[in-house]
Amino acid sequence: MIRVSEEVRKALKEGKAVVALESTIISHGMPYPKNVETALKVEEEVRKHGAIPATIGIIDGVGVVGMSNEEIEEFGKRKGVIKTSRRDLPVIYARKLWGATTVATTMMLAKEAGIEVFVTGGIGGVHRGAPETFDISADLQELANTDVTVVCAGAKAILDLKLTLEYLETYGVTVLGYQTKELADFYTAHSGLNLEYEIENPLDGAKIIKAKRENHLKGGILIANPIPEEFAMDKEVIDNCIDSAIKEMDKLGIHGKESTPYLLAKICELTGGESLESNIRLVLNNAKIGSQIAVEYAKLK
Ligand code: PSU
Ligand code: MN
Repeated sequence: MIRVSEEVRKALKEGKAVVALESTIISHGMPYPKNVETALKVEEEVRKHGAIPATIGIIDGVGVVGMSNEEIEEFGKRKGVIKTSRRDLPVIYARKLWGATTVATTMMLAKEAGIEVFVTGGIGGVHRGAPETFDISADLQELANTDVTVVCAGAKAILDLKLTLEYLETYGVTVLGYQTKELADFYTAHSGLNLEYEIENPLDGAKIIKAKRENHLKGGILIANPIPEEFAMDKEVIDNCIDSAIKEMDKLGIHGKESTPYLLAKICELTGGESLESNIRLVLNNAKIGSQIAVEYAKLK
């Protein structure tokens, strides 16, 4: 039921490094045309570091692993592409719709295609106020169950990061800080929360992935790679913007799957576009480190 591009299929067959990329960040995470520009730049960055990119999405009800540049462009422009998490999949498949894959569904399709490493911006997590609203991203359950390594800049700062870490611990998700023991919080490198493990370099990460797979320890690995200091936002500025954006969202009654896309757009507006620039930079940095990890893992296997 999935269509894997010729290039990705060949790379996987030859045991080369392949890096999965998601499409919700394109359709719901950034405005056009920056979304398409970024998606294509991220693919270039992956190639620059010796891996083959596989951007994943659902086109006319078919899961596509390794979208063409034209398909990426269409994902960025097209109206009505549906943000597709695990629960949405059967409907998108049956009705032959266009679906943008979240971290959760990108992991599912990457696993099906045989791709271990997946690069994104920031995962979904436990939302602030979740003890009341129950809003916990399906990304976390996917990390608990699906054998894919996700390289990100931590969880998005719009979340309750302390609860997100507790949830990941409960579900046995291995969390590794890339050259840091502090959890990155997307727009900055500093959440103030400690991680148990730090990896020093890509090989160090690849060895841990190998150990998890060889020992049949089901589930994902989360590698939190902080945004480089020069591209990070001022902590106080971004925290204030996030607080205002959440207040505005609550006032408008926005919730559920619209919550994250609304907040990212609102924060971009409140920061005069600065948060979008940071978001782009952190994804590119994740593409670099993620590709290096994928290359090391391909050598170990
Ligand atoms: N990273 C980004 N921008 C995004 C996302 C990640 O830099 O828009 C997306 C991912 O697809 C992730 C989703 O799965 O945000 C989380 O949505 P929710 O909180 O509704 O689960
Ligand atoms: Mn949610």
